Amino acid sequence: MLTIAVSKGRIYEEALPFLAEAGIVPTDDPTTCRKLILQTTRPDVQLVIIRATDVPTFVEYGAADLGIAGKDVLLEHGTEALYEPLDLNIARCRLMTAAHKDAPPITGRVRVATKYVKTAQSYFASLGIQAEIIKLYGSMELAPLVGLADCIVDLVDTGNTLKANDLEPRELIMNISSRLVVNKAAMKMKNADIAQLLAQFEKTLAQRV
Ligand code: PRT
Ligand code: MG
Repeated sequence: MLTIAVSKGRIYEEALPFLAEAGIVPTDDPTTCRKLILQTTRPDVQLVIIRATDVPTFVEYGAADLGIAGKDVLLEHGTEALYEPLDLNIARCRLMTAAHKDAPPITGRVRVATKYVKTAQSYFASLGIQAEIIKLYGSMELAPLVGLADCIVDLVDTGNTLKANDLEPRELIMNISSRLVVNKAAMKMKNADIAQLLAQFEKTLAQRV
């Protein structure tokens, strides 16, 4: 049995075609059913539906053999304990700093609100900027508006969320896409099955270019 961890929402939607090309079609729809384990049209493959930020944890501990997670989540979690063999190039966006549209450029000390604490810490350190990082779990955009932080580090796609809150994107930290990650023990123990799946995903990717 192969267990694949995937989060509901945009990653799930964009992963479906990859899975379908590999003959893996979930027999339930996670948006309407409350099941956390989804059987598929392949009796040897099941999906576990979890929060995006939990995907690396499930795969690291072998609760799932494989997972699909955003590079943002993987960076923040740390990737030493996982194999990351494939960039699926889905759920793309940019990890950026953003600030109020009228705020001056950052100089000296800065207060940063984000859920990407480690990533933000090392980004500002790499620039030699002293940053005080304030961990939030959501609605980062609010922080500069109420004086909680000078800027935020968050994902940007269209930029509409920033704009709606009088913020603007500033510096690009990293382009983000979702990656296939594999448990290290599973890569050995289930190598034939995983290699086959990887090859199929690569084929689907190649057809897209
Ligand atoms: O939603 P939940 O709290 O359950 O978890 P999550 O937010 O981690 O999951 P989800 O499904 O929203 O995001 C999963 C992954 O999708 C992320 O880890 C990213 O790798 C990727 N992704 C791609 C995005 C976006 N694009 C994105 N635009 N994740 C979030 N956003 C959010 C962003 O945080 C901001 O609030 O969308 C807003 C910005 O969008 P624009 O279009 O207004 O710029
Ligand atoms: Mg979300």
